[in-house]
Amino acid sequence: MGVRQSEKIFDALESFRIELPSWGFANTGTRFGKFIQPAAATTTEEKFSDAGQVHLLTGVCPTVALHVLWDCPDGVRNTADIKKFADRYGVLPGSINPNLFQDQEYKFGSFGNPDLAIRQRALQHTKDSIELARRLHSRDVSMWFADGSNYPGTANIRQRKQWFTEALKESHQALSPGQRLLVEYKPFEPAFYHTDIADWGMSLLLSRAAGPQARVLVDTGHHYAAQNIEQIVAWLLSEDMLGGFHFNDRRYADDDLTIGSIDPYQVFRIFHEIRHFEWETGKQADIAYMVDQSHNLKGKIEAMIQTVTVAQELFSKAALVDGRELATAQKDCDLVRAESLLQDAFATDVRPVIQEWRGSKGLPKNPMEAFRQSGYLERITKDRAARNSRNISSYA
Ligand code: AFD
Ligand code: MN
Ligand code: MN
Repeated sequence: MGVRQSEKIFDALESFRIELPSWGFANTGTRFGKFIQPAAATTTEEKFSDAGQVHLLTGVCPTVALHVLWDCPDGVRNTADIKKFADRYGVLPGSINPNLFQDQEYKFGSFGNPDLAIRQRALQHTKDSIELARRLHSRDVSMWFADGSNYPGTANIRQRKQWFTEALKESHQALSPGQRLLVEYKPFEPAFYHTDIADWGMSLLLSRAAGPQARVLVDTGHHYAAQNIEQIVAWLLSEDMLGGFHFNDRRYADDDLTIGSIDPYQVFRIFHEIRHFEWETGKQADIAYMVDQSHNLKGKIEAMIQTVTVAQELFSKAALVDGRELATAQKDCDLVRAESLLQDAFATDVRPVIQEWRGSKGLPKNPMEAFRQSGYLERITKDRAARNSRNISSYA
């Protein structure tokens, strides 16, 4: 690989930071049940410890996203604990995720619930989450809603759109300067007839209506099989409305598989759209690269390290596409040359240069091997197995 290409990869890796999900370290499952892992994190502190290990070994995961109900059940009263865990394990709280889908009151929705009292409860939880984010100096509050309906005729879709518009506007008013409201969309699940925020257009309209600090959150698993996700990303970049990603991979639905495990070329094409935007505009896209995966069967920490290293590889490959050559080939309608620029970059083995970059940072060249040799997994398995066997999970 030429010096210029290595420089492009070094340059890309310097700025590429990936936020880990706290929930990716705890026992999770499917609606058909959970397979308990003896080493799974059972407390918020253990999630910080595990995320801290991934950051220690990869050097590119300085923040961990928190889920308010699961990680901060006492809301702002957990602020001091969270700050203590952040200091202890060397990883900061990242985006704050309110939970508007688990409590019984949300059976018929949260912001879209026909009962005003429940809509107000959901709004208050959101405002409390925004305050928690402010105290933790977290920039982003990530809003995902399970709201929708399962049968035709059971919901007034237009009325619910109005309720969402009002509640997101009021949530936005609670933001401090510099904070952002990221509005996530998902076509279906758990609602199976209509989901109130089902696609990027609905999220865009609601984000625009909410206010200037709202952006769209693209979860890569939240699209129909044939959808061109990188086209959505290009449009949102063009509108300055792309807040960030929840990265995972999918074969059929929102499968929350590890990134790149099914379709690495799609992730590469998403990164390419971002890199080409940055090349054309001369500015770095202000995007939160976040993971949202549920490692139901894989070992939690290994799967997270795998996720991070694969994301770095795909991001590095995308950095190899020469913007000027591509622009010329596009202008000339030189189709095979244009396409080959992407295919050649994608086919390039960037791992040796990435290992060189890690070495230059004093990081393990192979974080997965370093983790396996660290003894950390054996230690936490010994410490947590009993609690996990009783499937005990508590806050701290
Ligand atoms: C589920 C939802 C959505 C949300 C995540 C964390 O589908 O992706 O962002 O939980 O709350 O995966
Ligand atoms: Mn998500
Ligand atoms: Mn999801």
